[in-house]
Amino acid sequence: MTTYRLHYFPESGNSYKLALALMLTLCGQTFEPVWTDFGGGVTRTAEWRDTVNRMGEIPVLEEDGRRMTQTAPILLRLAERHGRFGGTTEDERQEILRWLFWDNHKLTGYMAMYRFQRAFTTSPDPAVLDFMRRRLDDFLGILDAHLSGRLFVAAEQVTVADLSMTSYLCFPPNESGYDLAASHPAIAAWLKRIAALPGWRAPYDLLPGQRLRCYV
Ligand SMILES: N[C@@H](CCC(=O)N[C@@H](CS)C(=O)NCC(=O)O)C(=O)O
Repeated sequence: MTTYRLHYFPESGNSYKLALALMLTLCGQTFEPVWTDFGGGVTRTAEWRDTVNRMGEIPVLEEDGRRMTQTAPILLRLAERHGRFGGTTEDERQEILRWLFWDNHKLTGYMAMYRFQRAFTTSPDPAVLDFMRRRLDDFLGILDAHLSGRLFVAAEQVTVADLSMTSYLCFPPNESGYDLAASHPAIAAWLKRIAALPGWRAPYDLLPGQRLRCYV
């Protein structure tokens, strides 16, 4: 049986992508959570970068001791290995890749920084927040339009693109400052469909441990 260890911190939506994919693909088989002191700057130390991840990022997933980083290729690997959420046709797999790239560059890329600055730092720069918010408004509008009239992002059924893209949108609205139920109905309905998957759990249920101080 494959063993998994996930280096994470609870507020990390990128970690949640992998925790959720592991829960759903392994049908409840657990992974070992390795809480990491991101707020204390551990991932910035030379020692952590030398021994855990040269890219200086969380999450890191160990699969039978092999360390892997970057959620998109890891999600694709889990889908392949466990035969779930990987799409069924070449066109679907192309769509999954298309949306995973978009997610990493646009949706997650901006939401992760915006939410972190907004909720977990003491004095965020209003001009920076305003810039990121305007970008996010555009991206969420694009996603809402895409999801109007379809159930999932990349295929007829759930794929790792959905798991990746819902991730940051599953955290409490006071952190992101977005009330998606009010502003983006198609996204809100899609989030409910994902939350209804057997085995689904909310981020802070899946990612335990000491939390960052939240200022909002
Ligand atoms: N593309 C990466 C993003 C990982 C990432 O940015 N993780 C955040 C925490 S959620 C981080 O470690 N950021 C540190 C930094 O940007 O310096 C992935 O998908 O794994």
